[in-house]
Amino acid sequence: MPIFVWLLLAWDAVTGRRPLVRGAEEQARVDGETSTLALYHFQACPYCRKVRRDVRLLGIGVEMRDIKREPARREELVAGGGKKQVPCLRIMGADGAVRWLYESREITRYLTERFGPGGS
Ligand SMILES: N[C@@H](CCC(=O)N[C@@H](CS)C(=O)NCC(=O)O)C(=O)O
Repeated sequence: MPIFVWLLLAWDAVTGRRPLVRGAEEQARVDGETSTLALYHFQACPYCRKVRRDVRLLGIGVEMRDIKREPARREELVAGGGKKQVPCLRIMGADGAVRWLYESREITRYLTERFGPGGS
């Protein structure tokens, strides 16, 4: 990974706002819900970086699937979502139906509406 990416990641870690904090019961409920999500990304992608930061600030655990480190993940993404663009959020509904959400803004909007302060 290029040095500037390391610097940007370190900058985020040092200057970032504090993640949302929940009570243990609420966090356990949220963790159960986020276990059905996976983010396809790669480290140096600036759009992915922003979504990863938002995930951290929302205090949620989302499985990270790096398409550069794991080529099988890239294949999954293309087969399921239809294109190899990242970031992409894989969302599995309660009925098992899978939705592939592209576009960093849409992903952040979705996660914030669901898990942000006052979210559903
Ligand atoms: N508008 C998109 C841009 C995402 C984007 O350009 N991602 C790049 C990596 S930084 C990518 O996946 N390019 C490969 C492709 O589009 O096939 C967003 O905000 O998510």
